[in-house]
Amino acid sequence: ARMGAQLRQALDNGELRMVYQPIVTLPDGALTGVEALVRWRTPDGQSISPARFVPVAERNGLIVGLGEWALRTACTQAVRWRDRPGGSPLTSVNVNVSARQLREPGFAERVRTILADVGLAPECLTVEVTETAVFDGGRALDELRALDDLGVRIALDDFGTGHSSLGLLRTCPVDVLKVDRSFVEGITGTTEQAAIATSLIEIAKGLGLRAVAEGVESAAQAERLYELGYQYAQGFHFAGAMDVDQIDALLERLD
Ligand code: G
Ligand code: G
Ligand code: MN
Ligand code: NA
Repeated sequence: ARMGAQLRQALDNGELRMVYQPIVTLPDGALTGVEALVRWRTPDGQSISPARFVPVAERNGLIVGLGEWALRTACTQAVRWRDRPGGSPLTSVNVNVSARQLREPGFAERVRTILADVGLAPECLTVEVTETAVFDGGRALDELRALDDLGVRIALDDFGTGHSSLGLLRTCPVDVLKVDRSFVEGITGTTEQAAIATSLIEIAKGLGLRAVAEGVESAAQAERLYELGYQYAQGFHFAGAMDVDQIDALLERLD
């Protein structure tokens, strides 16, 4: 309960900020998109991970306001990058959306309003949802279909770790599979993870979806993923989450 109250204040007091992790193409590692990730630094200088506070915000409902702030912040930033004088290779900003947000009636409508307010094309926003969030119930699926109708892209996050993976691909509008890092970890060995990563890229290709390999931490993993047919990757080998100025600096080097 204490963290919930602190978080409410944090949102009001501007203690939250968004950082952006590059999503790159393989094999060149060129910047093509970013995933927006929320960060919380308390007034006493402590950093609290979203892995801890997002579940709290889901339980007390604050995730609805927090999520809307995150969407608006990331979409506003995407417009700034799009409008840079030097141009930008960023085709999409990805924003994580949790189960509770997705079940909130009118979610897709609020996303539409944000996009219209900031002037971002729906195709330039990708919402990342987990299989578990979608599997939760009909409401979530309705909102995803409405987002899909708008032209917003939909990514299944942590793919392969939730329930129901494969059936979901028939009922849920999906554009992108984000292959969970647990399958990337063992990719250079002759492990079960490698077999799964291989199967997942085949599924993505067969269904005409993009696949992004998450949690790529070494050159060897990146090479192997490329050999298997992965065209997109994300992970510490390329870059971790960065502040806006750091992404700006990357873009300036490309001008
Ligand atoms: O950035 P980090 O690895 O610490 O994120 C931990 C978890 O928090 C991840 O599962 C990520 O998807 C989630 N997360 C990060 N930012 C957001 C956000 O803006 N909204 C939601 N709902 N989840 C987020
Ligand atoms: O659940 P989701 O995929 O949204 O989580 C994103 C989080 O994964 C980011 O907050 C980031 O901190 C973390 N992450 C990103 N790249 C890597 C990586 O290469 N290795 C590990 N261990 N974590 C990563
Ligand atoms: Mn994600
Ligand atoms: Na993920």
